[in-house]
Amino acid sequence: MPEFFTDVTGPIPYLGPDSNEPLSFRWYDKDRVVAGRRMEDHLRFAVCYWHSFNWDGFDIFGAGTLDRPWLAPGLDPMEAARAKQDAAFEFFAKLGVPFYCFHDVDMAPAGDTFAQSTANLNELVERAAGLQEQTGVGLLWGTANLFSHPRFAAGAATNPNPEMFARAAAQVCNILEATHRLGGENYVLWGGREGYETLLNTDLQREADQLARFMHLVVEHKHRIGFTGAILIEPKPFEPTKHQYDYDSATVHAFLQRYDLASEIKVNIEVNHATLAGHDFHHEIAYANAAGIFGSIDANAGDDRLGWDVDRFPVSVEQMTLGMYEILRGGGFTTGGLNFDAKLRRQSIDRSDLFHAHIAGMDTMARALLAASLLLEEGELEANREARYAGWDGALGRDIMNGSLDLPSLQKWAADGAPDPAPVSGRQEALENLVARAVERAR
Ligand code: XLS
Ligand code: NI
Ligand code: NI
Repeated sequence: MPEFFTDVTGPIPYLGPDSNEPLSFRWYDKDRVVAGRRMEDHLRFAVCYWHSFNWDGFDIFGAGTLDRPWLAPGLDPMEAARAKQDAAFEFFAKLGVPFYCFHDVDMAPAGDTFAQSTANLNELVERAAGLQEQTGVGLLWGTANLFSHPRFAAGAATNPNPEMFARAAAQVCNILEATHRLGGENYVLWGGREGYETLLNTDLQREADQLARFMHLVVEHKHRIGFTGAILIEPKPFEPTKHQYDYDSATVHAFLQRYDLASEIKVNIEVNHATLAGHDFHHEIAYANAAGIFGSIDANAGDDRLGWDVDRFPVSVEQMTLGMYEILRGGGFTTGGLNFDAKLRRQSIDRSDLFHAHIAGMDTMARALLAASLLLEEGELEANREARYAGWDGALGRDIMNGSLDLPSLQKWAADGAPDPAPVSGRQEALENLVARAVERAR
């Protein structure tokens, strides 16, 4: 096959922090063991097919700018899809990532009929299986695009029309099976249009029930076909809809509990979706870990001055350190990983720009991993946290929590002359300094 990224030989080497070679890693050293695991196994990087290969740089104000010849109009769609696939796998291999992620329509063009779309998908999935074998790159997750086609304008599972639900379910059946065929480690559900534009025409109760029915169908089929990967929901508060049902991790968790799905579905947390929901990235991870539903990460970043989901590559070591810290505290990834759901700027039109973007993201995450593992290893944050709650291990704390004290007994406790409890410092600035020092020292 003809090479596409002719300026880059690859695989991108690790040359260390002092390297001035732009096409090298300065921090991501995949075989280096950190906290008992190879960096590659900790971080489990994935490249996403959609932003990197299925987007030509168009935005709401203007046409595509990027050099993606397979997206040109008038090509034979299957031939174009094969060229795209070859370029994608060439990129994965040259970059040196273990995984990729895709939507059905990123890889395979829609046909005139559902049957034709299925045949297209199956053919390209077979071809992807071959490329995976050749390159050693695996599938982190597959997903269905249930938001781009006009039929899904009013939602897929939550559509007022059951035929749209059926059509969406048929599509998910195909891509869930394809994900299984490709050895995918997870299957993701992002409800891009599962929400509403106005409550004036929306039946919230029905739509929640429909969404849950859809999830149950997915879970059932996963078990039927023997797919052992995790099913993940990706929370996002809004955009494209005004209000999305999978608002954030806590909302998803409540939904899963309400519909008896909490043991079957976890979350795929995206950095900038957390920001859009008004949370810190690490809040979403900490919440998901506490609730036992942490699955995977879409690594990207927003822009402080833009509300739109701009999907920048992550470049803030400090922000990512806090996220990696929560991931490590929770025991690290199992089936999940770090998927770069991130895109280039419209002016980054050189083919090699895609490498520079991913190198920045991977080095940022690798540094964050080093800083986070240093913090955990030194243990000061955890020691502080434990000391802060130490009272709960004493007699009073235990008796409150085991239910042996009711309100009147606590009233009596106070009335019997227990001294007014003295507040203690939360030490926030001191703790922030610990993080800053770990970021500085991590090597
Ligand atoms: C959009 C989402 C989407 C999912 C996959 O904001 O991040 O890209 O990750 O459908
Ligand atoms: Ni997103
Ligand atoms: Ni995403």
